[in-house]
Amino acid sequence: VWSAVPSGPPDPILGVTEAFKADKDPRKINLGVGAYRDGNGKPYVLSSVKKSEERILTSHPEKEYLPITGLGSFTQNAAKLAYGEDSAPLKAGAVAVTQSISGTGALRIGGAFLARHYPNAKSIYLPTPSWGNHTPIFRDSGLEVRQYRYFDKETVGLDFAGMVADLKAAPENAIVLLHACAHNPTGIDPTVEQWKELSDLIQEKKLFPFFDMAYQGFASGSTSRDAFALRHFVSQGHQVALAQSFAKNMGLYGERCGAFSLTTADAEEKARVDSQLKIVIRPMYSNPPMHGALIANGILSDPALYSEWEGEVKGMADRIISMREKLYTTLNDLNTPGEWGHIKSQIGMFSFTGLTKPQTQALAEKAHVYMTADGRISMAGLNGNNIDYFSESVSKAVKG
Ligand code: PLP
Ligand code: TYF
Repeated sequence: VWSAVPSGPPDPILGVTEAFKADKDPRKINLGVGAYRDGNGKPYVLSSVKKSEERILTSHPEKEYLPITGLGSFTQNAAKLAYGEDSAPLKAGAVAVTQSISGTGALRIGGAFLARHYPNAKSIYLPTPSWGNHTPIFRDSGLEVRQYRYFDKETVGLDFAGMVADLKAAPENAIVLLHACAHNPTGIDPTVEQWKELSDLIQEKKLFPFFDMAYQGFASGSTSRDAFALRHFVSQGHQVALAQSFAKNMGLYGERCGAFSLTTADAEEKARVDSQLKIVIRPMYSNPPMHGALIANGILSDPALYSEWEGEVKGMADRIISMREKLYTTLNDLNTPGEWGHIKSQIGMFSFTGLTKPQTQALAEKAHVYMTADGRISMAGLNGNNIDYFSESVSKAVKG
């Protein structure tokens, strides 16, 4: 039956982990997938998460189905975390929100909902480059995927003029995907002033902003500072779509905990949108998993656990920043050709090193150092034990 099915390519990010696993060299380093590692290179379960989980095990032993849109207290708290306590649409009961299968599922629900109900254009504009899964998610949702310029190779910074020009040229009513903070893969975000300009432009052009917030807290170490762009847009009267993930900021990767929301005109409109979100979700997976949402909600609803969690997010962000500084210094100490300032100025989980595809291949083959072919490294994979070896390997690869 399947003789005509062609082999497909592996996921460019998760494929790196496969190559890493197959390597037997003890010096090997995996900087492919964006998953936090502690100072010893080990996966990290947050203490606030452990405590919340312990409470669940004693207080919530049953395994009933959740409603289609998930655990209501969790989705309300997730929306509060993103939009802020004082958000006007939240206070007005005008935010339609549903639990999702982490950030990926939130993007997919959003794509499907917009393809079905957004009355205008059916195209979505993504930054170049963007997270590799964005294109297939939105294409499979039934939207036409287009691009706007984002990364400037020359300056290793934001191509703000190119971004503005492409958004100006986009047809009225097109959807624009924006990384809310800690852009993946470049680690480069617009400044506050640039976000304000983007908000005005997107309003003027009647574009529809769709925020992907997979790293709230990871960019600056503060969840509210990282929500600036989203909150600014909402304060300026935009109606927005938002995909949230708790994979990174709570370390809940495999629990698949996230939320999708839309701000609407009022409570009556919200109720209609809610009813259609349910109709989108029900044939996909009926209702979401419970455990991760209970853990996240336990943290978001308890002031003591919440502040412990905030400290832990900041701790992860700070460790990454210290690795950026060390990498920058060591590359310079080794007289590595090139300007490496971007390692320090980029933010969030990743650094877009500027290493070329042949250099990344050489690093894998000769040094057992793995990263994605675009030269992106997950900074969290670096630690005090491997950063010298990594810096020396990069320096050698660049010197050729
Ligand atoms: N969006 C971006 C930009 C990401 O980097 C990721 C990956 O972590 C996601 C969304 C979704 O990830 P998850 O489905 O694990 O929450
Ligand atoms: O960019 C990353 O590394 C994360 C994790 O198919 C990820 O977003 C990567 C690939 C993928 C799912 C998650």
